[in-house]
Amino acid sequence: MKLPFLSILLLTLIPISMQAQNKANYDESKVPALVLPDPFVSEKGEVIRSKEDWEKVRKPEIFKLFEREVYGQIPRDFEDISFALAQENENPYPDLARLEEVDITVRRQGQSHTMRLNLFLPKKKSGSFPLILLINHRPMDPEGSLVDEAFWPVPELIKRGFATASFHAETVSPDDADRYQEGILNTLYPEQMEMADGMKAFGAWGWAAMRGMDYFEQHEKINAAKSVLVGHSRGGKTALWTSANDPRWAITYANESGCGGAALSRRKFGETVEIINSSFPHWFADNFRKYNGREESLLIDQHMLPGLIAPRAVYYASAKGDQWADPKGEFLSLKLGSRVYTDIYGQKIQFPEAFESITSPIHQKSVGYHIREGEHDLSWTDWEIFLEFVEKNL
Ligand code: GTR
Repeated sequence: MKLPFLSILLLTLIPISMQAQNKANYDESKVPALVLPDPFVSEKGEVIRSKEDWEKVRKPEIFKLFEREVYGQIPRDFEDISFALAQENENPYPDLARLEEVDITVRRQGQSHTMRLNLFLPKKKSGSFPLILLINHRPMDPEGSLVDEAFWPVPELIKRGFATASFHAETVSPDDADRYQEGILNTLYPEQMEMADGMKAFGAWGWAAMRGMDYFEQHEKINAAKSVLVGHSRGGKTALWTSANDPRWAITYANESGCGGAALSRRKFGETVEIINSSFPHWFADNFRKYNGREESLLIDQHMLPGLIAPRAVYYASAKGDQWADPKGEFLSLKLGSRVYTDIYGQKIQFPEAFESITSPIHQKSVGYHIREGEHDLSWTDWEIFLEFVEKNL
């Protein structure tokens, strides 16, 4: 068939992401039969049952695989970190909260980088507060507003007695394939750009969350042992990898994090490894591209990620209208991943047999999940259901 000129023109104008979405599979009957790597068999073929063998042998093996083949390193070395209060008064909630806008400066090998952290502290209560940090991957508001309440409900969190903070991902690594190096990669860790397992934007955002934690730990008004890390979508993928690297987070919440986050790669439902690596070449380590169209050759899958966070609490959420992120794959990977909590750490966790039978949030000890109506977003409904879990688990 010959396409008329106008159709050809229109086709070339359809954004790449839409073309990718059209190429994706949404038919459950076309999902390959799942043969997943076993979290409880070591590389030497030993069966792992005890906490000791898990923590000394298998967990480090799985961590290394995710680090080398998927996300890349989060470098830990630097010479010096300092915190400077840049602003204290521009506060949209003067009756409720105090705002600290903090410049965090890190020095390494004669170079330095400064990132900005925005922290709201409850005004009406005394004592030290549990903390919720949101990885904010959305661009900074050109008008200068710090808070988009639909995404980051600061007044509600403050009223419930939390301190809450956020940083803009772009202050450490812009979310742009051509410019992601214009942050800590150029300033502090240039050698990472030469490595096939070097960090890219996700590693840089995770590094920034860890520097935020460095600030919370020395803050007299914050109870850092009760810290919650939250990310939506690309921020959710980052939150999971950050918490796998940094045990200081008591609860980790990945909202609708989909491919390369919660969802099982081998299901190839919605976004796939190949699609994500082509659309966002600046997110994962270069090595991850080896698995474009070859998910089966990965020695891990995403159900092995919660085990890197266990026994600390982990929470996933999906939306029914967000098929791109594969809600069923998100649920299954958490259900399978929760076996580290039960089989290794002895928690009592019960997930429903079938994804299709879920009618209400699954809030278990240390592991939680919900799925709601509606589209891809971090909404107040998500926050409200998640906060019930937090209040039970913190
Ligand atoms: C999409 C991307 C997803 C997800 C999402 C988001 O375009 O394909 O992996 O991360 O963006 O961050 O909202």
